[in-house]
Amino acid sequence: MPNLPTIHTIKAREILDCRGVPTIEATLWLNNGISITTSVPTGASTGKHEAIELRDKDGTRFNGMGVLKAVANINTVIAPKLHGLDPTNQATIDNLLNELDGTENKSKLGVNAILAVSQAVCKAGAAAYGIPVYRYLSLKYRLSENLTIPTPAFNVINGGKHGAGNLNFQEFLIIPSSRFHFHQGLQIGIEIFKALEDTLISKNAIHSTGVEGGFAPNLFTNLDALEVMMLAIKNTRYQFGHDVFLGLDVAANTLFKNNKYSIKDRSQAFSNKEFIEYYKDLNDEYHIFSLEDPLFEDDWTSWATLTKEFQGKVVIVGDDHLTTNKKRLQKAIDLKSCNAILIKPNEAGTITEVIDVVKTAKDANFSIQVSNRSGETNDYFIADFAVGIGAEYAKFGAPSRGERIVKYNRLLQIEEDINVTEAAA
Ligand code: 2PG
Ligand code: MG
Repeated sequence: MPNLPTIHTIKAREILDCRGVPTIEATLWLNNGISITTSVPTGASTGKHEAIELRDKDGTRFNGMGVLKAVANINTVIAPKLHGLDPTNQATIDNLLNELDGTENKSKLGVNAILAVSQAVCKAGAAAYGIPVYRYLSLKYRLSENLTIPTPAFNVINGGKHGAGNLNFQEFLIIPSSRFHFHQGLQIGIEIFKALEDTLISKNAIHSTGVEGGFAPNLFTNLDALEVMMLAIKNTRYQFGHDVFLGLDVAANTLFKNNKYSIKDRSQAFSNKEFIEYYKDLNDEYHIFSLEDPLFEDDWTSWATLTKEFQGKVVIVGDDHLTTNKKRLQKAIDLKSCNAILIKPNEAGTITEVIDVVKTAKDANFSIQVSNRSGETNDYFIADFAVGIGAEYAKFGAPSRGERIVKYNRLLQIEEDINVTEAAA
C-alpha cells in the first residue's frame, strides 16, 4: 500500500454565511499538493448547552460578530501542531484540538475554529484515499450496514427566530414517506413547496421567505400554518398520511417564560401539563410525524412524560434538549425523555465526538436526524456526513436557496454514485 500523504498546513479565513454573518473557512494542504476547503455554519436558535462559538465582540466590525480571533487560533495555535500528521488519524487530531482548547465547552479556541479544523481533517482523510467523504466515513466508522440516502425533512414554513416573527413554532416540515427513493422525495418536496406558495397567494398571505428559505407568512395562528400545509398537499397528487407527513420544530425555549408556554393561538399561557395535552390534540388532528424541541430544554420530567404519552408513535427529537452532547444523550436514554436526536456537528465540536454521539444514539435505537443550521454556507459536507453515518433523516432547510439546495443536490449525486458503483461491483 502506498504511503498516505501527511498534513502540510492549514490556513483559515473569515467568510460570510448566507445571512451575511461572519464564519470560518479553512483550506488544508496535504504534502502531495492536494488541498481541500471547508466552512462551518452557525445557528440562530442555539441551545444553552451547545459548545461556544468564539466571536470577536469588536463593535467596529460586523456588529461584534467577526471571527478573526477564532481564525487566528487556527492559523497560529493549531496549524503548527498539525504539520506532518496523518489526516486519517481523526481521533488523535481531535484529541489534540481538545487538549489545546482545554475547556469543557470549547470556549477558548472556539467551537467554530475547532470544527473547521476537524471537518477539514475529515475531508483531507477522504482525499488521501481518493474517495468521497460519505464513503470514507462509512468505511471508517461502520455505523450502518448499507449505504442509504436519508429521507429529507423540508422546512417549508419558517417561524420563531427564523421567520418574520408572527408564527411561534420555528419550523413547519414536510416529510415524504421513506419508501420513496431520495430523488422522488426531493421532487415531492419541491412540488408541495410550489403548491404551498400558490395556496398562500390565493389567501393573500405574504409569501416571502425566512432564514432557511421556507415561507414566512403573515398568518394568524400556528394552526393556520398547518391548515395551509394540508391544503397545499391536497392540491398535489400526494396523499397526506401515506405519501407525505408533517413535522414541527417548536424550538420551545423561545416560548417558555415563568414556567409557562405562550403561543398566539391562545390568550392564556400553557402549564407544562396543558402544553402536553395541547400536543396530544394537535397530533389527533394532524398526525404529527416528528416533533422537535416541544418543551423547554432542561425540563427532563415533562419531556419523559410527553414521550411516554406518545408511546413511540411520534418521533420526539431532542435538539436544544440534547445539543449533540454525549452526557445529555445518555441522560435522555436513561430517562427516556425522547426517541430521536438532531445531529449538528457544531453543537459538539469535533467529528470524533459527533461520531461517538451517533454511535451511542444508534445503540439505544434512537432515530438520527442530521441537520443544517440557519446560518449556512455553500459547503455540502453535512450531506456526505449524513449518508456516511447512516442517518434516517436529513433536515437541510427548505427546498429553495443555494445554501440549502446545494446539500439536497449533493444527496442526488451520492444517490447516483451509490447506484453506479453498486452496479459495477
Ligand atoms: C434548528 C436549527 C436548524 P438553528 O433549531 O433545528 O434548522 O436552527 O441553526 O437556528 O439552531
Ligand atoms: Mg431545532
